[in-house]
Amino acid sequence: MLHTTANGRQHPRPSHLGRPGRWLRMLAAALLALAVLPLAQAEDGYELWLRYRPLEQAALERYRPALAQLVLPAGNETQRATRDELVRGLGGLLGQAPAVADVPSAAGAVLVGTPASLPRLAQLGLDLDGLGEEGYLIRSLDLDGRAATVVAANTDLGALYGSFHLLRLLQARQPIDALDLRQAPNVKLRVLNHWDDLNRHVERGYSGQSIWDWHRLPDWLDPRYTDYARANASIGINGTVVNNVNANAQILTPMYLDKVQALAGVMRPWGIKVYVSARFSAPMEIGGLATADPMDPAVRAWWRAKADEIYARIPDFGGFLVKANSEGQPGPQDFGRTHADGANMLAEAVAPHGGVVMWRAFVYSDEEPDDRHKQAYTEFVPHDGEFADNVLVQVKNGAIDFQPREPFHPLFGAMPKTPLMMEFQITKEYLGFATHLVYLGPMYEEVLRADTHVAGPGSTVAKVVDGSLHGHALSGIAGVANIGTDRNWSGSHFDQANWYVYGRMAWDPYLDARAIADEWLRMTFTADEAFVEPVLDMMMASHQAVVDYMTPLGLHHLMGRGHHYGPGPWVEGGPRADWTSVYFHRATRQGIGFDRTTSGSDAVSQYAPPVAEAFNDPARVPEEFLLWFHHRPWTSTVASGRTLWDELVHRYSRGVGQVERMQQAWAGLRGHVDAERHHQVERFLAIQRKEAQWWRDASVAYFQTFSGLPLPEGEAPPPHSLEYYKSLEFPHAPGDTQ
Ligand code: GCV
Repeated sequence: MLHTTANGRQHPRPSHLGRPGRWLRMLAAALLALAVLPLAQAEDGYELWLRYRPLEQAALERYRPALAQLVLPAGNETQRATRDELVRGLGGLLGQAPAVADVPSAAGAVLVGTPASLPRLAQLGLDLDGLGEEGYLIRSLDLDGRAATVVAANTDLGALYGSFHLLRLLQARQPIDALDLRQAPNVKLRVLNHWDDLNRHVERGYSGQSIWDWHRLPDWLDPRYTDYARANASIGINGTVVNNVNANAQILTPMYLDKVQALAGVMRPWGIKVYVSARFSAPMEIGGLATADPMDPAVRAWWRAKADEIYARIPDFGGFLVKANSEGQPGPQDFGRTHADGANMLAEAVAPHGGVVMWRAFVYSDEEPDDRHKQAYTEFVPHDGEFADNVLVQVKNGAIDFQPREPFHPLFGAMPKTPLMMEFQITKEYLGFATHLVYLGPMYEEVLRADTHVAGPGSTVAKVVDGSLHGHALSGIAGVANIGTDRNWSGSHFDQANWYVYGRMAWDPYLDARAIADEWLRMTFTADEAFVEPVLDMMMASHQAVVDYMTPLGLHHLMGRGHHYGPGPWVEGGPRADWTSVYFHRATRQGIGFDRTTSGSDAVSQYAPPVAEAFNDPARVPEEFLLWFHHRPWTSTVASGRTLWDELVHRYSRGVGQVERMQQAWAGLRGHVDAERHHQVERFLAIQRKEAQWWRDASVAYFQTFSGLPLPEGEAPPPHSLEYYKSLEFPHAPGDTQ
């Protein structure tokens, strides 16, 4: 009963539209759907996972009777956003828009709202306790003898989140006849960090320019802002920091606050609070003060007045994100003060308005000779307990800097009196930019599930982050956005999955990366099992692949200088040792790896004893972190029975081989997915294949100069000399700092 178009999508046959009444309903639905559909219709990725294309006939037959009528209020912006999304979503998926009514009057009614917004819901005696301000329940029930579905919450925002969940069930073809779901987020602040400059350059951005069109704001509100808010709300993201942590103080001037205010107005109906990155020296740069010392009364007064000014414009402003005394940014240490002094000054300014300060722990100093891995812990742990109640310390997932794979940051669990926010990078600065297909779900999962052991076994990073381990009501996760002006938002179709999985895991850090990829694929591409299964396997293997061809066995920070594009294991010299590769890999004629054991830099001792003992022991350290923690002889034996040198080469080649398998799998899926997206993914995989080979060859050529050992049998020698790889330059690689 379905026909398949040239591009592989399935549509109901026209014969299904036989009866005149049905025709009219279909027409009305189409018109309604058109009124709320985004402009894009081409399969260029603009619609993300909210494509809402018609389901196949079997699903239509199941769902249509159950979703015939929408009963929901439309008295405020969030309620209208909810209604429009359901009309758009159900209209698109079911090929007919449901009737919208004030009271349920037909079988298949869907009641959406709160007891306050929808009186009929109040009569049902639903148990909404424990759902908080953002949770919801979805339940199938009998209403006056007719089957109905309720999406109920304590707030309009909860009802909006529940509506997106209902749509997701349909997109994933889940049964909806006996629903009994309750959901509330585990983490309070689920935030995107945009490293977007005011000139629209995006630091470490690989998907075009900043979506914030600062010059035309506040008068021109690009419709993209609304679609951005919709997409974020659909996965539970409830905050956005609009400017780079390497902040420009101008964002705090009235001219820019007008623009931020306009953005906040677009985000508000979708439950998204706006935050800004604050430059610590702003009182001097735009306030005319002689100092930014956090203990100076005039400085404190300046920040209080600035906060009052912001909240007068944006009553639900989220607060400030701050990068201080890190990589040249100003901070309290410039005035002899501590991170806690600086954070608390800002916290005092926003506290009367309910705002928070997210203070980053990504700090390391070129005046400090100690292992960079140790510096954040060393600087922050002594201040545990000193931070104000509305301060969160934001910690990158690992101690170096978003490397392809890092052990969890030792700060997690080490500051029990302070809410610690997780900072993940969604943009792939060190993972092949936007052209490499790397699904980050397994990486996020690995970190969140890592056991810190700080309060006995089971003290996972997820429990630190959601506040449950140390009893914090305030909790948060930040993701450095991969969003830009590219039509597909993220620079590639598969990078959308990284935005998606970030949001889903921010809502619930205990979710499963594979299950999230599965739902994303069905929503974004197709529910065709012949497509979903192989692509799921590709996605799940992709993180290990990039680790293998870039930084196997715990190697890290080996990329090109500055732009971070491509291999640069030979990088040395320059302004600081810990911006070079040789600092991190420490290769010699005898061996390779950074000795962070108790007899080396002793970074291991920053972890709880059971973790420290395992990391300290070359026989017990997880092999993926072997060279992260140990300097090992080239000829030592690893678990596979190979020598370290042979294993290293094997892993480089294994990574390239995995990309080849991804190419083959994808080539076989032509026809299961639209030609437009298939083509781009295919071409990008070819780029990835080429660059994976480049990483492998350049790295092998370089490290062989230390090991002096022959390549294992069957391994092809690099086609170029080491000098060739070293000579490559990329002066215009995207995303570099400005
Ligand atoms: C925003 C890395 C990146 C920088 C980034 C920094 C940070 O060093 O290369 O571009 O600056 O991390 O997280 O602050």
